[in-house]
Amino acid sequence: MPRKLLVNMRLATMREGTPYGLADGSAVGIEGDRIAYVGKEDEAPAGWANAEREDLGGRLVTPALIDCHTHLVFGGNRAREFEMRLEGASYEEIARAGGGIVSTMEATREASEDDLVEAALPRLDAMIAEGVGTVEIKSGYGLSVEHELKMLRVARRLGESQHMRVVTSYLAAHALPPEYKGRHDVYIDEVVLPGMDAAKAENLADAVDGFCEGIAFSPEQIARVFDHARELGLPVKLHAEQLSNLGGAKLAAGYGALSADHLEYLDEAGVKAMAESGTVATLLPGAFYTLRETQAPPVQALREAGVPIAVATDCNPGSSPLASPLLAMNMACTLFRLTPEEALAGVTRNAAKALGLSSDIGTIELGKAAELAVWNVSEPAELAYRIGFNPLHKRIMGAAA
Ligand code: DI6
Ligand code: FE
Repeated sequence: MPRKLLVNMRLATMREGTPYGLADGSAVGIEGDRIAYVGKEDEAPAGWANAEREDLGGRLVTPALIDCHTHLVFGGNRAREFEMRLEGASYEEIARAGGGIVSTMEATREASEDDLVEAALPRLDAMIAEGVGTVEIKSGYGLSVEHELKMLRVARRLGESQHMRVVTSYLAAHALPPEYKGRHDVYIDEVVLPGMDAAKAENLADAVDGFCEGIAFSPEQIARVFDHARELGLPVKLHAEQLSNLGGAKLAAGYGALSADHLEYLDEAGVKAMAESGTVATLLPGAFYTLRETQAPPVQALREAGVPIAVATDCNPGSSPLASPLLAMNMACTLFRLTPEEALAGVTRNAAKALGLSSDIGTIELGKAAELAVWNVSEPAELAYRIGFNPLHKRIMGAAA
């Protein structure tokens, strides 16, 4: 098994307890794809003496970043809709007029698997260039069994081609396709539930997601989707309280959801329910910014209740054409008043929690995956501080990298 001892670095382990987990020493031993030593260089067990050494020149090392909420796979783009919003149309008006998610659905249905891989790769590569080692990718622009499965296959292929962890979410309950106009429950019966069975059978879905909103699905409809996910043993998560408060986060918490996402309109009852179920609050400042939302999520209430907070890009062609987790961190600080440490925890430790992968990634600890980001900065707060500047030196993914 390849072994390597990384030396001479400033280590932000992101373990809970000390700020940024900064206290844990300055050497990391990697065996195969796992972390096998964390501590001082001169205290490493004798076995490491003859291992290959890599000097990181005193740079800051963090866990590789995790983008735990993206819609990275889609056809076309929505620059025209961006123009329409600047001319005065709202996101909801555009959606109700057949634009929005449905226009991306059309472009996504027309695209082949190869087309979708090719279109998504530059976005994924932009994330990798900022130190991302794990990305979550949702379906939700196919809106038929065939095209939802196609999107999930594309997501799996992206992970294989870029040698990284891709976690998939089945999001057929994202929008109603025009052929089911006014027939939400029929769409759920004929597409969402059978598609979920097929995705499960082909091992294409790691979780099930939905969009609970006036322009999408009601809490009762989402509950039907989640009941089915529970029968199949698939974890759930939800786009909740993004544009209005329908009690989606509370509903999701009742199903033990991994995360509830967006949350601008989250109320006290929702915060409490999330705290009780251990559901992560995934904040998506790119969508808040793009839609020029003015109500920020209740960050202080989430903090006080001890709800873990993750931060993600929500990379999608409509509400968040953002492929930069570093900019998402900056926005989370400036727009939502997260601290830089909370923002970094949001794309490492808590993002891992939001994906159910806490035992494997998100902090630098013995036994976890050796997936690290090495930065040309000395203070971890610098990662959230700059705008439009990428200080990544390199990613390290296992001893062979
Ligand atoms: N909320 C969002 O912000 C994205 N999906 C969702 O449920 C938007 C997706 C899009 O506009 O294409
Ligand atoms: Fe989203």
